[in-house]
Amino acid sequence: MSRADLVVVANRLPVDRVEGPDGEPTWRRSPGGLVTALEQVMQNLDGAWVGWGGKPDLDVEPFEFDGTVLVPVPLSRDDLRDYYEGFSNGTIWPLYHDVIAAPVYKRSWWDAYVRVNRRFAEAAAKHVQDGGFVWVQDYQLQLVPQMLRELRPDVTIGYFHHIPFPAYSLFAQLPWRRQVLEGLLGADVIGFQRVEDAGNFQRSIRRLLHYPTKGETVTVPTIEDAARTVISRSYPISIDANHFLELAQRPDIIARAQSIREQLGAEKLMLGVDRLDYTKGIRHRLKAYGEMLADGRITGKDATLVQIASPSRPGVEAYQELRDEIEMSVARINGDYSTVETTAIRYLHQGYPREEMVALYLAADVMLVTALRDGMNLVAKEYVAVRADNTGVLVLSEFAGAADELGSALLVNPHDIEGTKDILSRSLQMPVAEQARRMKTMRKKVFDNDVVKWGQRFLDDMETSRARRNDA
Ligand code: GDG
Repeated sequence: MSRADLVVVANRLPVDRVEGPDGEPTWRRSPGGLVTALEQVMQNLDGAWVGWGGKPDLDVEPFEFDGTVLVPVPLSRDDLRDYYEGFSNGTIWPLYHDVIAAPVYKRSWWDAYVRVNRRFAEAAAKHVQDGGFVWVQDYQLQLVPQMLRELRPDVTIGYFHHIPFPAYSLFAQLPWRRQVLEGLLGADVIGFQRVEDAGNFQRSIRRLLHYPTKGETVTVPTIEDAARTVISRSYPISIDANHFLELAQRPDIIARAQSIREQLGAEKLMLGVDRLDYTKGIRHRLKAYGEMLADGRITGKDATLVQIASPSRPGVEAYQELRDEIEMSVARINGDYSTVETTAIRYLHQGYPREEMVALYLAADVMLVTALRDGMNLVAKEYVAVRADNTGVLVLSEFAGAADELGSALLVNPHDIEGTKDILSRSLQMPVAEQARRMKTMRKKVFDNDVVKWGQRFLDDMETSRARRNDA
């Protein structure tokens, strides 16, 4: 198999292994934020993708899928427990999301993280062309850039961080903080969602490693030659806005949206779509909504809340507890405020096809994105993309990266329950002209900076970095 010009390295391959009609295992493209974001970029290049195949102990040879070479990295059950559920989702995820849940620091998890990151780095090193590009994705693989640089000093390495990078005072808790920074600094281009994330990263570099930073660059001293310049800046990720718009114009999806509306038994539909994750602020949202019903500010006839909470990380204890808490509050609120004819909250702990998500976005008068902390939040952008008639209200947390671009949403501090209730009331009463004014501004942002632009900006910076190295 020939080596690739661009190798993407991500925790997961962009496919799921499923059984075909003849019982033989085959691969199917999987939905999800990152896959959606990269599929466009990859289609135009001679690319390979290194990632886990989604099943423990799955050890299969690289294969071609839709023009991309897919390189499965095997992970055992122990690797998944310690590297994925442990260090990635029990240590880094809560720490980087402002310790909404308490991070757990376990040395055996760190050891597994190092071991598994090395496996990913070795796979990437094997499949990249001489002088090619490797683009590493996200917090599960922060050590890969440095490990890869040691194996393949000829390649240009990019790293994109999909989640927040925390303030120094929080990052400093991490017992392996220096190793993580050195790991990331193996890259030539380090991308973050927000300007603030890039700033937090650079502050940690100055405080812990004492490397100089200037503007969007970090100067990394090396033993063998002149210091290396690393670019670290923000590249706010986006969606394939035209694809969402096309779905929103399909007659069957429009009909489905209408049928959802007709069956509601309420005048307005408020919608939440989140992975069941403590960062998404689902509990706070339910609290505000339940209090509005209790205060009589709304009744089940005025509005109903549809909350999709797609199953996520069921092996991590904090997620099991969160699920119990959310399901208890939904049951309480429904018990107190639903009637035979109306349902206060329709709670769906299921994943849905993208078509159904778009029908829901079309049916929703108000979209609730009230994350306590979120790198970007693509759901907010998807809602905006499908609202071609400029109706609908986006309620958006100040703590989601998307708020930097979508300042015309109704911004909310989800910790402030009274403030959230006021914003929810306002969202239900917003005049159509105001909806249109806000929606137009947001739609322009989302269509101007779509995922193809995002990928192109990042790859352009990798090109520039390679050219600079070749000149040096
Ligand atoms: C991370 C960062 C950052 C959700 N449920 C279903 C479904 N989804 C889709 C949504 C959206 C994606 O999954 C979720 O993306 P988000 O951005 O909202 O959140 P995370 O999963 O936490 O993603 C985040 C992102 O990476 C990209 O950098 O924005 O901040 O945390 O596209 O529509 N899709 C389908 N069925 C579902 O049930 N088909």
